[in-house]
Amino acid sequence: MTTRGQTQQFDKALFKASVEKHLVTTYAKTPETADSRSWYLAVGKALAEISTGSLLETEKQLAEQNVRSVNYLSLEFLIGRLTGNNLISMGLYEEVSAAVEELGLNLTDLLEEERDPALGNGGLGRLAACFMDSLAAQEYPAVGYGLHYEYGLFSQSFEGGHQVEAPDAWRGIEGYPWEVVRPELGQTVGLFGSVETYTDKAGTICRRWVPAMTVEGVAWDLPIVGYDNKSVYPLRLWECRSPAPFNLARFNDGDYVGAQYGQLEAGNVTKVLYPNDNHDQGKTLRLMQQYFHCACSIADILRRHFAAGNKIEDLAKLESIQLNDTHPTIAIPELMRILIDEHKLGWDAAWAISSKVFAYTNHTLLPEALERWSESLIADMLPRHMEIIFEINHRFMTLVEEKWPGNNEIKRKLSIIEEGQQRMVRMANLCVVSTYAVNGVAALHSELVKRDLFPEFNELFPGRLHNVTNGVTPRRWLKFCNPGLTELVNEKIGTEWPAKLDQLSGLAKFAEDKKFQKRYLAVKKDNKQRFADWVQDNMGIELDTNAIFDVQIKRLHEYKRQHLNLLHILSLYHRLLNEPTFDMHPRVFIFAAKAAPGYALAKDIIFAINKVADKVNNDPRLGGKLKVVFVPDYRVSLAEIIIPAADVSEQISTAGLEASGTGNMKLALNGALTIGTMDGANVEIREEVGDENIFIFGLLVDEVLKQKEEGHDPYRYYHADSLLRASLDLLNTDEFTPGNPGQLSAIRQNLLDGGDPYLVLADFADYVKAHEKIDAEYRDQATWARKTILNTALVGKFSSDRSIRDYVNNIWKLKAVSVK
Ligand code: Z2T
Repeated sequence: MTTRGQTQQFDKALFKASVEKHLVTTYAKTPETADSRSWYLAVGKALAEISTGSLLETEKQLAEQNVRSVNYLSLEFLIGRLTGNNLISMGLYEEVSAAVEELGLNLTDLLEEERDPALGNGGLGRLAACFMDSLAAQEYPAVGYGLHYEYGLFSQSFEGGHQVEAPDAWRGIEGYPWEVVRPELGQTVGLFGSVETYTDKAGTICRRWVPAMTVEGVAWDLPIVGYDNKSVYPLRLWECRSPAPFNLARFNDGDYVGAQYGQLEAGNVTKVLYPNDNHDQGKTLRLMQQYFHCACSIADILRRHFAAGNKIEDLAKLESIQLNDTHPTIAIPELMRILIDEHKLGWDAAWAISSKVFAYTNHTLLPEALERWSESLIADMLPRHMEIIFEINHRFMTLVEEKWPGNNEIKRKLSIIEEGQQRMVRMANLCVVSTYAVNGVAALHSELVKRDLFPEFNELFPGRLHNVTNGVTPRRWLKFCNPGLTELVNEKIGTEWPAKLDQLSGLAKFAEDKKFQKRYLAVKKDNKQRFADWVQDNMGIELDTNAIFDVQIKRLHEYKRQHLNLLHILSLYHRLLNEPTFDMHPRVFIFAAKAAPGYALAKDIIFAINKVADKVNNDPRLGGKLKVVFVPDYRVSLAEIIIPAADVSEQISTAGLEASGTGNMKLALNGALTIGTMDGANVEIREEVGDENIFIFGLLVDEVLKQKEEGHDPYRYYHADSLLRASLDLLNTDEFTPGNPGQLSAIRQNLLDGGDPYLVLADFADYVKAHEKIDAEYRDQATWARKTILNTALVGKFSSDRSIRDYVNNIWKLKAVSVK
């Protein structure tokens, strides 16, 4: 255990006293009457007390040193439970475990009492959380800015196999022990109204926004504890409160948000997280959330800047603002508005600052996820911002005219304003024009951003487009979630790897070592047992840990192709029953996924998998060879149990559509072998682990594009491949829905008559072949052991520490500051 960081200051008796004090005074329980939950809350509060002190001290030292910092603006931070993770970062895990034992408690049980703060949808939100962890671990000054949703991502259950959504009150009745409210940091945010012209004292004609109403922003800080150091950075979440109710009938969309949570309370802008991943719903309340988030965050950044004694002219020297996708884009016209209307800078002076402050990360190429807001909506809610956007576009169009004189087609294509029935503002275009750096999230994705999404922008602004390959924090995704493997790794290569993940390569020399192989496989087996116990307790399904645990855990989306996985399962079912010579090693197919509440086909796929699971899990003809488990309510804390137990990692998106993926990295790190397409970061995982240690299949990006261009004909595959035909046709029977044929046929319909937009049928045969290879190689346990060890050993590149260093060196230009 580490002796640096905060460990040496730990006083066990004092800590126990603090826990008991909080139990009584904060949660009104005596040690005799307290249940496990109250004890967890008291322990959380006692720890938060320590980290809040460090947070203030970090804030103070950074302000005194007046150093450059990054502000990470994101509508989502999917942080997961904090207690266990912060204990590891503080270096207090063992100490606190011992302390609570003396109170008659078990730390592992206490940690299970914490609800996941689910303030994000999936990859994008989880990435923001890993990045905050890595910024703090490496002491690159940073503030995370997000929203304090009252309800996080809905919790999921199944009724008759169908997804049912329920609100996620993550703070419970008592509040979340790790958060601290900062009333002194409150902000007032304007909305609606009009713009007026006036003449100032110097005789200059000026424009200013006169909002029709205001709402209040309340700051809540969560501590991001630096691993093995004394830095604690704030994740600052804004809660919207309204001084008086106002009529929001005009904002009631009558959809999920309205239906689930009732009439949105007046002014309650931060009531609920929008549950879409990779899809833009274009709702008015969502734009209001985005502006509220940006207005509070920009005002807070400027407050810090001035409090440290700086001039507005030095903003770009001291602050960088990273936009996590286009969701916080409205921060750009907001800063311009403040610089021009409030600080009285001319356009050029304001632009010189603003365009050197903002940088933008693109997370997807999917057209349905690229945000566009109608001009009239923006003009109504934020009239001054709309003027500024028009001015940015006007000047940009002049630039385009200079570069491509008289070319109206290029102007139409690049314009921030899309012409049409109703004019729309293209937020990605606004970002590329107004930032000093744009990046994709994996090498392949960044190439496609350059080649397909923004080719002309790349010509106009050479050097602006970058790649920063995503990463994951090894603290949560190995050290915390996989203590068995951690111990084994510590024994072989020492204990520095959680901060220097490249050191894992030191394990490679043990890949052929029989003794090490045995121990590595034993750890995997233990982790499979831990998960199997969870499934037994929570779902009543018995799993055999000798089976291959084959895992697909991610949001439910057609482009991620859970239905390709399902078709493969159906093919195995068909062969087990119809091919007398067919044999397979026992397999458990594990799914976990939430579908956006309005995404009908995604919900159909969940239903189908659940129905197939019901049947195969109880069909004696299959001899226990095939099990399917759809684990409900996928969330960070569930990923922490599933990932260490995985043998196979399904990363099977249509090539070109998964920008990066990050689950792929977590699974490989924990020794799962990837079956995947040449998409996103899979390409780089293959580069690192070598072609022998990954199962690649399917069409390449350019083959996908070509096939789409030439017209993909799903029936050609259907007629040519009898196994595919048999598998698809099972969906038209009542095999899995006894007495109700047709209940699963929407999926088959979509693939055959819907044109198979994600080329599931085109990749099916190659996918089946790759799975046969997995089956054969798993049976040879020495081969498998070598490959799984090499996966852990060779994925050090995918630490989010490395991603953050890439941002720091190529985009943010920060210096680390060690807090004393
Ligand atoms: C999201 O999770 C991702 C992209 C989005 O584009 C939106 C959301 Cl909510 C607007 C994911 C990508 O799908 C995934 O490939 C990537 O690994 C992740 O962001 C983090 O970059």
